Amino acid sequence: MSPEEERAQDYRERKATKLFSGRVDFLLSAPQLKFLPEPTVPEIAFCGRSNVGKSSLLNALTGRKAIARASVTPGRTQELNIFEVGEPTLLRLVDMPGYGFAKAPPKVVETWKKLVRQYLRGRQVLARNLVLVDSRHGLKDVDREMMTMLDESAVGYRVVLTKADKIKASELAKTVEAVAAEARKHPAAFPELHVTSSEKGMGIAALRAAVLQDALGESYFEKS
Ligand SMILES: Nc1nc2c(ncn2[C@@H]2O[C@H](COP(=O)(O)OP(=O)(O)OP(=O)(O)O)[C@@H](O)[C@H]2O)c(=O)[nH]1
Ligand SMILES: [Mg+2]
Repeated sequence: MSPEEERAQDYRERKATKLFSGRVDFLLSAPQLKFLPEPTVPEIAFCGRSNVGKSSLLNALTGRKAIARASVTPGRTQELNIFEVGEPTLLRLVDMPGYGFAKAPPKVVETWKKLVRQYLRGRQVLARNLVLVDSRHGLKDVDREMMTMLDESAVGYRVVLTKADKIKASELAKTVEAVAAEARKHPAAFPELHVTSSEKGMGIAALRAAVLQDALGESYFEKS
């Protein structure tokens, strides 16, 4: 990055951090699409395997400790949890149920699959998906399945590596390379990965700015 680009990025991150440090409220949990709020503002959805760190990332992005419940028991989130950002509300964050939880009964799996698929395909205000992938594990078949499903919907997605603090830098570099290579084969995936740690704050400010750009567009950053 040139010094000028760095300044611009710094400005975007500060602007995003300012918005996210303002009003963020839990709105509701939707077990079915009919419980979703009116589609009045853009939404950003957090997808990923059970236990990958979706709720923790949502907490980190909003700078709260526990606005989204980080679960001790994997596979706990079975509904679409909706959070509102801004006063008045400018965007919503959607914490999705985790997939690939081995112990979940087939009936539960079917129910959330249907819910997630309907949401991804039918939600007009869905601006961007974040597909979270554990840095230690890289892509699993359930992630590939999810990415393929997302390729078929009209919405682009960012691949976000989580828990980067849990592995050595050399291992991390290998995962980044492998996941990026696969992401390039998915038409709806952004080529650039986000490497994050909700625990240590790594990559969080940049992701915050990216999410805001996705939801509100360039014009948001142009206003003073
Ligand atoms: N070290 C470390 N641990 C993390 C990080 N992010 C999440 N965790 C831990 O991983 C576990 C799962 O995190 P959650 O945020 O609950 O994961 P989730 O994807 O929301 O899980 P489900 O809602 O069950 O699908 C928790 O014990 C977190 O504390 C991280 O960046 N670093
Ligand atoms: Mg969760």
